[in-house]
Amino acid sequence: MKTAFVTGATGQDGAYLIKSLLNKNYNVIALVRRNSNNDFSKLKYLNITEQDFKTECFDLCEPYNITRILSKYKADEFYNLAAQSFVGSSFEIPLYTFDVNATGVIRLLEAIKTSAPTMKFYQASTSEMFGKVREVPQKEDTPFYPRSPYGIAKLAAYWASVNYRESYDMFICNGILFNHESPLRGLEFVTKKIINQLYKLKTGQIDTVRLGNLDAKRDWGHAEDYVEAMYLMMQHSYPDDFVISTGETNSIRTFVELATKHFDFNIEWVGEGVNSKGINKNTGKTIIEVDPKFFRPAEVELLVGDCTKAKNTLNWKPNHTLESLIIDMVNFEWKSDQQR
Ligand code: NAP
Ligand code: G4F
Repeated sequence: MKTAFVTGATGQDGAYLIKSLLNKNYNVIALVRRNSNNDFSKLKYLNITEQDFKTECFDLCEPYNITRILSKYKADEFYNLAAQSFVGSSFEIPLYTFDVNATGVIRLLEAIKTSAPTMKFYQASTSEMFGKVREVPQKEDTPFYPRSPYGIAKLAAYWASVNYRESYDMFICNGILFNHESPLRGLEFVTKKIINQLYKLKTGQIDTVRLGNLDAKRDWGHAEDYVEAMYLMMQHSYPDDFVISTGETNSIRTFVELATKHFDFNIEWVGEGVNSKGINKNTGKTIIEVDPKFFRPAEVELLVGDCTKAKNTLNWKPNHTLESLIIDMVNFEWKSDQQR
């Protein structure tokens, strides 16, 4: 039986990864920071209870807890999914974001180098590092150009991971994952926000959905597929870095159009830029408005990944389509409502 540490266990990817590892008969130790919610609701949604895994108190800002945990357990694999993961907030809290997402990773790597140098390490790197893209589509050797404090911090962690691998011969992988969503996505991210708010619109709880830049394009996959890629990277015969993506890109505007169909709204766009509005043709009412409050100081306009390397080397491919992802997310809203 293999043992794996998972940070970020209360988040979207942590929930799907823990479920997947438990299905593979792993002994899972979830490293969870203290907060006021004690919230394993995402795992609960996947029918995982706290009895299925062990938990340890852990924070990426704290230098000593990792040494304590490494001396208590001998593990085969360490998945570092924890982060201040919201790009928008990183402009408001850049130093904190750097401490958690970059320095926090070096804290981990330094402790692992000393106390568990043969344990495999997965770092949750991101397509956000490509930022103002230098090439379309983006692949492993595309130059990076981050556009946010989040992207800068993740890039520092990416290079730290490469550097520890090359300097100390450690098994360290960077998964360069493009956007991946699911019913368990945080409410602040645009796909979840759109679907949750369209649901509220449909059920008369709100009048309009207010969004930021409708023209940015993202390559959206399903988190359930992407955690399998993390696992496969860690089983590969040597440590390496992989782009994980679908190869399809769509604008936020297109995502809204696709999602509205599932709520029987018939959307028509009028106006440009900040004055752009989405009208429900069935009623003539404005249902989508642009609010500059959600614009970012610097935007990542276009992301689309080329995951040929992962397909050929790891035999990984996404199973979900954008449509099946949206259906999964929409069904969750109705189901959650029935349980309220
Ligand atoms: P998420 O749902 O926001 O989860 C983030 C997790 O990190 C939560 O469990 C959170 O704990 C934990 N965390 C935050 N700060 C921490 C700290 N200081 N110490 C310990 N734990 C802390 O994110 P996700 O979507 O699952 O993403 C997982 C990882 O992949 C992140 O590193 C993210 O940056 C990266 N990534 C995500 C995507 C994507 O599209 N989802 C794409 C590329 C890379 P609390 O519950 O206590 O807040
Ligand atoms: O959903 P988002 O907040 O995701 P973003 O910024 O792409 O970051 C996510 O994916 C990264 C991988 O590329 C991860 F590393 C990161 O941790 C996170 O999971 O925003 C997507 C796009 C942006 O261009 C944003 O400006 O949607 C645009 N947008 C338009 N209106 C909005 C909104 N984003 C949010 N969050 N809220 C809006 O109202």
